[in-house]
Amino acid sequence: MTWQTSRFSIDLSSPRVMGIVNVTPDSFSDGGQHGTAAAALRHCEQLLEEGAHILDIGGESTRPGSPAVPLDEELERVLPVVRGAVSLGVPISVDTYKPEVMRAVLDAGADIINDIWALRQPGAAQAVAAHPRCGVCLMHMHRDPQTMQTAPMEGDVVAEVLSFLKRSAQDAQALGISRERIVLDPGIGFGKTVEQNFALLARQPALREAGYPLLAGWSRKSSLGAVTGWPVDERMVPSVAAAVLAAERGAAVVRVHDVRETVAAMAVWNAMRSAL
Ligand code: YH5
Repeated sequence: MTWQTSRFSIDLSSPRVMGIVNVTPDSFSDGGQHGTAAAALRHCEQLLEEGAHILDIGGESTRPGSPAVPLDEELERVLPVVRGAVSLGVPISVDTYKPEVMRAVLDAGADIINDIWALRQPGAAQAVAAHPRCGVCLMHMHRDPQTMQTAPMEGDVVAEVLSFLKRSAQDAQALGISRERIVLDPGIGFGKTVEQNFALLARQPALREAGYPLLAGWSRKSSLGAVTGWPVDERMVPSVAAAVLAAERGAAVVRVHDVRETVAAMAVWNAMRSAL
């Protein structure tokens, strides 16, 4: 199993670790656009030293209730970092739902578009389809970032997420995005209750039935806070535990903040699997 992206065909025969690079002034508080980009690039290099297989660069904090970032500001944040990161030798993913950002980063050489809106924003699907082979991650989100926690999902969450993801992949393919370019993501935390998030983990094998590789993003999320009682800056061990469980239940890619520890955990998982 592989993931076709702009420059790389990513081997998914064992779980890949995608390192999160947030390019927001608050995450690199030394001030100024220049300082922010340089600090983000240093973070990219550090995550590579720690063993990241993919870097995911994002300019908008998509925590529940965070304000949307204007297009020009997102471009100013993300584009310099992408331009620097594309020479680091690993696939570069960009966490964005804006078609203008997608086009700009693809022109700059980005390999993957990671879209929490699953290409549902006007023009986004066309922006990805216009590229001959970039990868795309299509994520399920209930409602939108401002309102997703106000009215959680009802009914069979796994069935609903599965049917949404299948339809998203079909829609993408209808526009010319071939299936080997597509990875699907249940969207942990995006408009789901704690129980629903864990149902998506427990029944993750049902999501694989769609026939696409899965990406799982549990790192530091509030469901891990809910079951441990631990604050966000202390959730490394719970996050690694969730990443291992996601890998064991078939996730091909795990999106994480704590790369070094997750890579070590995946080495243990790999050793077990090799002994089967
Ligand atoms: C994801 O799951 N998530 S941004 C709240 C947190 C910690 C982390 C309360 N982009 C995903 O990481 N892209 C984000 O603490 C994503 N899958 C994909 N594909 C939210 C996030 C976070 C939110």
